[in-house]
Amino acid sequence: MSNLIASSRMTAVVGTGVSGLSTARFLRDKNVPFVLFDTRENPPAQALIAREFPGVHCQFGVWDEELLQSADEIILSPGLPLSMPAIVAARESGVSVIGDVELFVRHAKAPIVAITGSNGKSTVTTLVGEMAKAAGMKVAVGGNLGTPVLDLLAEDMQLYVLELSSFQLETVTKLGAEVACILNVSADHLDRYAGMPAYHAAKQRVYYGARHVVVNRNDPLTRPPLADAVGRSSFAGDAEFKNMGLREQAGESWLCDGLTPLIKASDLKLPGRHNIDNALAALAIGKAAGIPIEVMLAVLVSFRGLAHRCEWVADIADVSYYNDSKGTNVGATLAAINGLANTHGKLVVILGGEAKDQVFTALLPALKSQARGCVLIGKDAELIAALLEGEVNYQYANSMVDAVAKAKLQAERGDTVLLSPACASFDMFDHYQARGDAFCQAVRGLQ
Ligand code: UMA
Ligand code: ADP
Repeated sequence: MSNLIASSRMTAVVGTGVSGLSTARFLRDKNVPFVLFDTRENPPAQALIAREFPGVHCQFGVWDEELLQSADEIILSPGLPLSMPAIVAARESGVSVIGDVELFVRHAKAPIVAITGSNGKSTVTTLVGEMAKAAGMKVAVGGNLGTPVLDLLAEDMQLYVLELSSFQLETVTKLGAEVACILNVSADHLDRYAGMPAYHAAKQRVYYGARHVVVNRNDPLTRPPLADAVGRSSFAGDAEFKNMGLREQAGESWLCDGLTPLIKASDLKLPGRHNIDNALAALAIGKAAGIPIEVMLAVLVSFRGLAHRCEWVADIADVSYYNDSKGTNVGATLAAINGLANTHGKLVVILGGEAKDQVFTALLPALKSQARGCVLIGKDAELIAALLEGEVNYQYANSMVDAVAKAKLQAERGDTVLLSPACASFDMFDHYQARGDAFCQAVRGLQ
């Protein structure tokens, strides 16, 4: 039996990525003894851990499961599923397994705005955070967006705005958000979930204990299975008499709060129809969080969107280049194609990467009507080629430079080259940002 089991109680921090290290720092500062676990023999942060946590016991590679089961509690990183046999065994032996978000909730004193969904989370979370800041609130913004939640904790904080992934929500039981929203649900991460019901169930956990929920009227999967005692409002790109929506008035589309026009869609700097939905969602969430409408509108007219999300890169020889590297699933890429299609000529779309067990069929009608051609990259390029065969022109490319060069040759004057891969990037790049940066660099190389 391990000495640690005999000598003291401890918390097990499982995973040593951004969330695991943030949890370790939090526990260290609270003088809670902990052990670090990682499935990898040499996790990327190994050297940093040796420097920052000297003397902390680490289990990298093969784990002593008896030690894991002796923990008071396990804090599991979002990149690791609850279905891992060692975690299942620990839970069966009575150990509580939570994530950093649940730990955060125990210590956060300010209200939480929690935002999830398959697509648009980062954009809407950032917008709501900017709106709260403009309203003079002391607000912390993070979660799946990048900054781990425990790093946001501060005594004088007035509001937390969190982007939460399905992975993070799996280990949440008592979120108790002031305002919680599922923006939309479409297929993603099916390499981790048994199917859509399991993925949907993880997303629904964002509503646990919420005081107000915001739903997407056009997406039934965003509705909570809750009693009506909870406040509820909605958004969608259609007209509705008392919620955020879109109305035609004198030939212009207006974002409206019920019957009240707020701002013309053409005044938004964000490109694409999907971003009108995101703006309406941010307005509905912000209103429920008590942010004044005029403050939110001032933010909306200046917000240009985040990098790697339908981001304009350059116009070269009358062809526009857009980086949508964050388009990592079919739903996102569909939104990008439809969003950019109406304002420009034909599209040349760069697609492919790691498919995450997705089915690409839903892309075909949009590609057939909007795309001049496609360039396919990455590990699962052939899955997309099988879909396009005989329907849409395509070429394979073996690097991003090659992909951009081929897209340039396919494009005609007035066209748009769009990188929106509908896949994860990990087969060729460290992350979606690196893929987007490689695209931008290759495009600049054309100049
Ligand atoms: N890993 C192992 N063994 C381990 C621990 C991790 O192989 O023992 C692997 C995981 O399988 C994964 C990678 O390491 O491939 C990172 O996993 P992690 O749980 O350590 O992740 P963190 O570095 O803590 O980052 C996480 C989120 N990542 C994931 O959920 C995979 C980050 O979201 C988030 O910004 C960060 O916490 C702070 O909250 C990234 C992400 O890709 C952007 N999220 C997915 C998405 O948006 O689709 C859900
Ligand atoms: P997330 O954080 O959920 O990945 P982002 O705001 O980072 O969402 O946007 C990622 C991509 O998803 C964008 O680049 C775009 O292709 C697509 N997208 C953004 N908003 C929406 C939406 N409301 N509906 C469908 N797709 C969207």
